[in-house]
Amino acid sequence: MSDYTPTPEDRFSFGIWTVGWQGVDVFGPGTRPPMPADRAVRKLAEIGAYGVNFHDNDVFDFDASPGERQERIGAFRKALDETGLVVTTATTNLFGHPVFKDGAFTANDRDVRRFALRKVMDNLDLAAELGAKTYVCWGGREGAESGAAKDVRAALDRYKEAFDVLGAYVADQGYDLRFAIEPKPNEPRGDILLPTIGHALAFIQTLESPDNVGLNPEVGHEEMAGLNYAHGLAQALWQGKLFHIDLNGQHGPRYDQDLRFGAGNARGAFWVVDLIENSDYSGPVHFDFKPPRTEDDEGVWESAAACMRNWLILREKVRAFRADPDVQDALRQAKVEELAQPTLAEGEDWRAVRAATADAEALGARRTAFELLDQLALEHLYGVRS
Ligand SMILES: [Mn+2]
Repeated sequence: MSDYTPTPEDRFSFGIWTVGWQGVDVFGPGTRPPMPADRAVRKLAEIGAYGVNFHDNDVFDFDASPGERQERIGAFRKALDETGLVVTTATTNLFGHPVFKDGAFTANDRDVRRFALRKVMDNLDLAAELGAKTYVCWGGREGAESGAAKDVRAALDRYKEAFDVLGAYVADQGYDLRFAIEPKPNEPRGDILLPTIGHALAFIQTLESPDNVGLNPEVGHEEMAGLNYAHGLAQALWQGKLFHIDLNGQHGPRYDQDLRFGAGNARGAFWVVDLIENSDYSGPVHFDFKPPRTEDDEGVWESAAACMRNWLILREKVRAFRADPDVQDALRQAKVEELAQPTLAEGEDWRAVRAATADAEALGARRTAFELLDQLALEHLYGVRS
């Protein structure tokens, strides 16, 4: 058995806010003390992470003075330099402060929207300075609880305007940064705009510079809506839009659980690792989870280390699955490769298809072998084949 030790080649990264979450929820205060960003960096390096992602206010408080801001950024940067951890990604907190209670880019109040754009531009400067290549945009407060309070079409106009303005800012500053939209169906708003991968993909096509905007899909956010995360990732890859991934665990449609990766829907996690390992995705293998409120500091690091360990365990299993001669035979029986063959032959058009005949009864009776194939996958996952 492998020892599942993370290496820099695995490109594992964590949000500073993940291990730093104090456990505050709607029913009670935090159960853990605050964690300065520089401590998070040092501990993540110790357990084998490669990189980090941060919100501006993970590093310094919303109301920090310029001096405090510089001091906190200095400590963060010192920890990065001393550990060699890379800032792969950055993002803006546009949800915590009461100013964002009705959203940021799509707040009805125009002054709030202008404030939000300034806050993002400030942190884009810091992101570029620290070497981030991806800038995540999660619009958790962009939405509504009621019908008449939000003109959704006007809100989408303003959402598009925000990405166009920020895209122009990044281009004018010469920053090597791409935006990644993170869809979520609900929570904290009753209904959030751009609720799924599909909504976000369609929205991106309306932007001035669609090439510079992609997706950061999260396991829990798609599964909260009952959707298949691996299928969503596959479509994002197919459209050249998988810029980043947020990995965690979720037990079906309920509140956003943010369990460690591999917990929750374990079968779904198997197919996610299989897809990413067999794709040209080149971003970080990023974890956006929350150590449960029950855990002390030791439990936080056990939970974080388990995200990476579960990825490596599942990677070993998907590799064994793909290498198994019985699986290869089942894949042939299931005609999986035949789907890559165009439906029309070279030089054919609709006329050839229209003129052809088929015995539908015979076609309907053909074997698929899909159950055989899926059972082999489950047996690899359950550990009875290797
Ligand atoms: Mn989440």
